[in-house]
Amino acid sequence: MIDELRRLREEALDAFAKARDAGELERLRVRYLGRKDGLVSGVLRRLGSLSPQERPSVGAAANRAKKLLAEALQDRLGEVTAARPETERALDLTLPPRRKWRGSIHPVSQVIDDIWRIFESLGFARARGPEVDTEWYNFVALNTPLDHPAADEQDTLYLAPGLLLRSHTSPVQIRTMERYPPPIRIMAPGMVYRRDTYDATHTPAFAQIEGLVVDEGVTFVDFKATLAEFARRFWGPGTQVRFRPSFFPFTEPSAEVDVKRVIVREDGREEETDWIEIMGAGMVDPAVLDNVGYDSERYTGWAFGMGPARVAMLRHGVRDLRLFYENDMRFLGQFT
Ligand code: 2NL
Repeated sequence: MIDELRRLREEALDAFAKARDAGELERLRVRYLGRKDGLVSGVLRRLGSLSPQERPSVGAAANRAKKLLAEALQDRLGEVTAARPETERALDLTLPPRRKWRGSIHPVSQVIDDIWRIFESLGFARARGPEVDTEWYNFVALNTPLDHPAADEQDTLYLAPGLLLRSHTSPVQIRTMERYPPPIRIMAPGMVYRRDTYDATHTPAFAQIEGLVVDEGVTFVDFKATLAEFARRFWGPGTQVRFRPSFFPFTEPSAEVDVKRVIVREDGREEETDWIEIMGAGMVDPAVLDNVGYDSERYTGWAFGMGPARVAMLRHGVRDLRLFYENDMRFLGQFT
């Protein structure tokens, strides 16, 4: 067996010297030094057939051969790697550099910013409030009884009895009116939560932006004119605006607002879109004003709520709302 080991050692060293690349050396490593079927391991495995006197010296010789071959292999690997032509090395200095990673504003935040800037120029202030709120602020103060379908556990995410994740940004408006006397002109953007199935048009967490005006002498004309002005500044001067009767517990009368936009096609021709619903709105129900301690005989107001992700879908022709909320940089990186 000592002779066999000597032969294996010479044969392996010869093969290492002839190997020309890392792949060949790896195959040789498996052949001679492999744990399972390697030839040196094979010798070690047959130690049992030797007499107890022979065993230690042969075992030691086998381990010496193993160590020597491993070192020789490593040395040769260094040689073949260094000998490779420049372009084949692991470090390729001819590659172009990686492009610098640049962050950008999320497309939904871009819409919120654009909406905000228009209302800011009309004299609105920005308001915020907690995302965890009570049934009072989310429903009751907004003239929505707790047996109303919207307050159902099916639709609202409750954290504890009476405590929930806000299902709209309206509680921010209630809290602001409680703290400040009229006149009020505020925008409340933020995340809201509903127990919705996750699909192309629903996500359980989504952004909403709401506006509220309360003052003496505010009429339906202010309501319609301001929202029409907003729509024309946002989508362009040719935009038509339509108010359809609707219902919300916190406004009376209520409306859904649609826009018909003019789009300029690539060949320069102008084309009208279909009517698209962009927000819900209405005159603030006097009961809501009473609930925050405002004199509803003296003050009137109007309010609206819209979903900026829906607006971002229209703006960019995105068909699936979920794309905005999955943080895939291949998607989000396109909105710089
Ligand atoms: C929608 C509808 C709306 C409001 C939100 C509001 C707030 C107060 C009083 C009265 Cl404090 N109204 N907000 C009014 C009408 C509609 O949102 O479809 N949002 C996406």
